[in-house]
Amino acid sequence: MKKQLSYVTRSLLLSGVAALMLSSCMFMPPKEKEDTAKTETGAVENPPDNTDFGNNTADGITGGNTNGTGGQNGDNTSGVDSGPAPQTKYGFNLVWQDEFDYTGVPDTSKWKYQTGGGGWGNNELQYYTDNTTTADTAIVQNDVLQIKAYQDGNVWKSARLNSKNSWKYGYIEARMKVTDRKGAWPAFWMMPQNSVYGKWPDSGEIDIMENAPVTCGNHKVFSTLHAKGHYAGEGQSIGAKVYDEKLSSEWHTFGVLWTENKITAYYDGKALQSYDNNGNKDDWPYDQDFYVILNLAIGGNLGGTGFVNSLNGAAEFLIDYVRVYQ
Ligand SMILES: [Ca+2]
Repeated sequence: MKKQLSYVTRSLLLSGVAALMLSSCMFMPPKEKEDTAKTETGAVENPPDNTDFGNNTADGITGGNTNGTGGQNGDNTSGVDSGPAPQTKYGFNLVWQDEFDYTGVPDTSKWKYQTGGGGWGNNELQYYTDNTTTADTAIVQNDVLQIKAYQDGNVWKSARLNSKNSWKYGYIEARMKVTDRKGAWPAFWMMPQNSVYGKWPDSGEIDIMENAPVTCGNHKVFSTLHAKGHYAGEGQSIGAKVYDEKLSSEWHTFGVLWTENKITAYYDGKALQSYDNNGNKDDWPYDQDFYVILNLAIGGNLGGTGFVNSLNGAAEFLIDYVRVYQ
């Protein structure tokens, strides 16, 4: 089933700049559980556990309640001050950054937008708007980039920012408050600038942080690598163990340390899991330039269309900074 879905989805893609894929989460829950999740509304379920949700354990649709925490009413940008960026990390030098220490639209020398709707390959609901001249769904204020999704009539509007620069190897980090609400799916990830090994997933995808409580569990984030040899439901997890009830109320750093030999995910400065280069391009297309993406999807196969009403018309994803070291 997984492979069949993945193949169909792949076949539908016309571009290597595809959306996060159907099963970008490192596993897909069994179908019956998925259906259960879609029909639950507001039920308080089992207390969240703290187990790894890897392999096929599929505990991702239990636990917690459907209410988000923080950020939807008033200002959730407090406590943002993280001080100046260190000039080196893990032996790499700071080469690019956006500290979002200005006000208005995101820096147009650093960011561009992917706009439009159509589901992005995952039945997502949002329509991404352009924020080049008007801060609508991507707003910089209080030292923070705020990606604000909101319901406008029958349409959900949101933003997807791509960095204009791209990089090969280094340490890539962002500090964020993650949405962590059922119905939303924020992500910080990277895609190849040029798909030299072919269309998705052959040229790779590096997911540094994804959060989709409906599919992958409350208060969890995951980090996954995709390539021809491991993608969608069989994506290579490098960060499956992050569980934190304060994903949305406190600032956290997410990063990947990427060398020619290995990619390691980091959470709050701690190494999670690594994936080694085995010398096979099907498994390691990660030797090209990749650009950074920040987006907030609403509903869809991972975000959970059945839970969108619980968002009450708005969701936000806050980013204090993005830094690249090489
Ligand atoms: Ca900042």
